[in-house]
This record gives sequence, C-alpha cells and structure tokens, in this order.
Amino acid sequence: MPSEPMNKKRRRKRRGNTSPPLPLPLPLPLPSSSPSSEQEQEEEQEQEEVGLVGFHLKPSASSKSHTIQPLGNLLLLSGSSSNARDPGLGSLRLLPDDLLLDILTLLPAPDLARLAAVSKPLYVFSTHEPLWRNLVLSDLGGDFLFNGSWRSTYSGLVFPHPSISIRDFYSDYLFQSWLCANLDMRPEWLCTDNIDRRRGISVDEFIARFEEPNRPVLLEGCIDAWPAISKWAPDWLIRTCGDKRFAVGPVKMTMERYFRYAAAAREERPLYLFDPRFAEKAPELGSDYEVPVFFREDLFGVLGEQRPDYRWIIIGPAGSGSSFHVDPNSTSAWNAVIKGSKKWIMFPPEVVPPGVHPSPDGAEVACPVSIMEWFMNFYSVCRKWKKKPVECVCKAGEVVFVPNGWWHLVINLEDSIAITHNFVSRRNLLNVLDFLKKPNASELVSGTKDRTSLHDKFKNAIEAAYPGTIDELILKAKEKIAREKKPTFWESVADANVGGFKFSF
Ligand SMILES: O=C(O)CCC(=O)C(=O)O
Ligand SMILES: [Fe+2]
Repeated sequence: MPSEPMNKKRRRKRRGNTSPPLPLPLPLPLPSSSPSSEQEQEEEQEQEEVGLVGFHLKPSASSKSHTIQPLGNLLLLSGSSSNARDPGLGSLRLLPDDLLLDILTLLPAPDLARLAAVSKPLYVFSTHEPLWRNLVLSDLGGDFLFNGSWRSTYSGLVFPHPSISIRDFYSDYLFQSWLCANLDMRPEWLCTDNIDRRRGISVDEFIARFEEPNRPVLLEGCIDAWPAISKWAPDWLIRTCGDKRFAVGPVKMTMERYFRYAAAAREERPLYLFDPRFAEKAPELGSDYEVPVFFREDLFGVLGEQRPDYRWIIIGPAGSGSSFHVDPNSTSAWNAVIKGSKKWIMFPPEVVPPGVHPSPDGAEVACPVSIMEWFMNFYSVCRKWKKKPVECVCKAGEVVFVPNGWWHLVINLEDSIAITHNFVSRRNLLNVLDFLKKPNASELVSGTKDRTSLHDKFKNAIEAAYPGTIDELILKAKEKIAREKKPTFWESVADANVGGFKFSF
C-alpha cells in the first residue's frame, strides 16, 4: 500500500538521492538573542551538545525527546567516542540506514516489535515512526485512533513499547527525518511575496492579464460572502460530518478521527485530507461556497457524471501540504483558503524546480519526501536563479489562481482548511485536448478510470454543446502564433509593413 498521499495528482516517487548529506558543521547561524530563562539556557546547551544550534525548532519539539545526532558530530568528537549504531547491528551494520529501513518495511508488526528488543540500534531502527505509520495504514486502514505516535497507535495494549533514551547514536538519515518533522519554517523562507495581487478586478481584466498569458495571481476579497468562511472550523465540521469518511492519503477516515490525528501529528509529512467527493458525502459543504466569478466557465461540465475529479476539500495541520507537482490533465486551478494560511512556491512550465526530477514521459516525479527537506536543501538554490519562482502566503479569504502547467509546492503554515477546483475554460481547452491525446495518456491522465477514451469523449461533447468552438480556437491560436512570430531577415526586407528597410537599387 502506498504511504504517500496521491492527492489529485500523478504518481510520485520517493526521493532517490535528491538530498545532499547534511553539511558539517551544521549550517545554520547562531541565534542572535540570548536565552532569557534558565530553562531556555538549559535547552540551548542541550541543543548545542547535539548540533542543533541555530535551528528554529517548533515549540512542540523537545530536544530531550530525540536521540539521533548527525554523523558529522561524531567526527568532531574526541577519538574515544563511537557510534552506538554499529555494535548491536551485527552484519547489518554494513547497510546504509535508508536501505536497512526499507528492509524493515517488509516485517509485520509483531516481528518489528520483537526486533526492537534485540539491541540498542535495532531499537532505534525498529521504532522509526514511518515504519509504524505504514503498518497502521496498511493493517488498520483509516480505522485507528491516533495516540500521539504511530507506534503506540498500533501497539496499544498489544505489544509492550518501552521508550529508552540513547544519546550516542549518529545517523544523517534519521536525524534529517527528525529535523524535518520538528523544524519551524525559517523567516527567510516566508518573506518573499512577489505574486500579483488584485482586489475587485473584472472578469475581463482577469482573463486579459492573467488567464490568457497564463500567469498566477492572488485574488483578494472574492470569497468574503461564502458561508464557509465564518462556519468551517474543526468543531463545526465534526458536528456536521464527523462520522463521514473522507480520503486521507491512501486510506479513508472519519472527519472526527482525522481531526484527532491532525491535532497530535508531529511528523515529517503529515497525512492530508484531500477528498474529491466531499460535496456528495456532505452536501452542506457543497452549498457553503460558490465558484468565484472568474472561474465560472467549466467545460469539463459537458461530460456530466463522467467528468474527471475536479474539486477537493483540503484539510491539514501546520506542516502538511503538497510537494512539487503540475496539476492534472493540463487544467488550471483555483485554491481558496478558508482557515489558516498557505505558503506557495510556483515555477512556470518551462522551469523545473530544483530538486525535482520528472521522468522523461512526465508520468512520474521524483522529489524530496518532505516539503521541509525541499526548503532546507533547495530553496536557497532557486533564489539565485534568473527565473525566480512566484511566491506568496495565501491567507484565509484569499484565492490563488494556478495557471495550467505551472509547478507548485504548498505548505500549510497553520492548521488549514481550503477548497480547490481544477477547470477547463476556452483559454486552456486546446492544451487539455492535446494533453488527453498524448500517446501515453493511459499513464498521464488522472481523476478518471477512463483514461484513453477521455479525449474523444470530451472533444465530441464539446462539439455537440458548443459547435465550432474548437475550430475557432485553433484559428485564433494560429493567428496569435503568426502575430508573435518574429519576421526573418528576408521577410522583413521584403515587406514594408513590418517596418524593415527595403532594398532600393
Ligand atoms: O493546498 C494545497 O495543498 C495545494 C493543493 C494543490 O496543489 C492545488 O490546489 O492545486
Ligand atoms: Fe496542485
């Protein structure tokens, strides 16, 4: 069972080797303020010991609770120190940490629990939370009550799960995983806000300035009248549809259980509630918002029940989000924040974000497992690029327009609730038809079972509902290309209208 949330997107691969090893010594600057209380001093001293100086940890992260240090710290210590990782591993010590963990994913829960009692390092590896998360999701589906950690959620009363503290264990892989779960977003990752913002623009202006040129924009003030803005909050959602089951990563969970999990989740990549059938499951949710006026043309609507998935409710705790992807079927999207706030990073279609490796056929994307890992290792890289990403923080009541083909990454800065729709208008109809016709459509098309025949069905339905529209758009597109095409030297010298000089013998 896949452990990664699929959201509305295509297959995503686990990171191969996208993250460089943690640099040595750990790279972040010393905090400028001096610790105020004795307890803070003590905590800083402890963070210093394990190499955490300058990292901005979440308030919920106790440095006392983690046992793993980066490998570089071992090299800096005196000769008598050794890594507690190796002695208790036997010949397994030769395996890199990620491979060892991959092997442990093959074990059923009772064996993993037993292995934790064998030696200190096997305790560390077999209590690695993502292993237990996989076991919970594959063995229990969404029918679990999150109990503060995945191991105790699974084990409950079934297996003993003692906690022991080990301080001389060094592993970059495990340290990075812990760090990504406990690091706060750094202020320099949040301060760039270079998206175009508009309030009160007309639909024509939106089309001319943003949709036609395929540029992102953040729209303010266009969802103020949504009942959802004042109503939707965890308590209200639990009262209204707490017992209904929604899509959460690879499983289905009741809204109530999901909120219980989300309130306690402290992990690298929190589970995300991302459900395309929310309005059918809870019709009151569907009637608490309406499509903003800019996005009312919805050509996939001609397919009725057979249209691909197009709308989602999105709920997640701070730190959850969507790693880099391009939206499905070459559609454009809008994403409205109802509660919380989201940091967006977007790259135009021709710029592949750093750390992201799409397969040549576009069917798969390999990128860092966690969004935090992307910020730690790649954010500063693209800040130096000539083609800088478009960035913003989208707050409750605001809407981001995501043009088709744009890469985007989103992280929730607070516990957030949002609605997103993907749509086809006349501005992107030809793109969508082209996409659906690709030779590997069976791999690329998503949100429907009917991947290979979607093109013909959609094209015929558009022809029937809007006769002549496709030909008209093709003609317009050709005219546009001709207008934009630079004349060659010979064209310009032969044609006085384009302003070039003429030969005159
Ligand atoms: O809110 C999010 O996590 C972003 C979802 C997304 O990628 C989208 O709406 O296209
Ligand atoms: Fe998206």
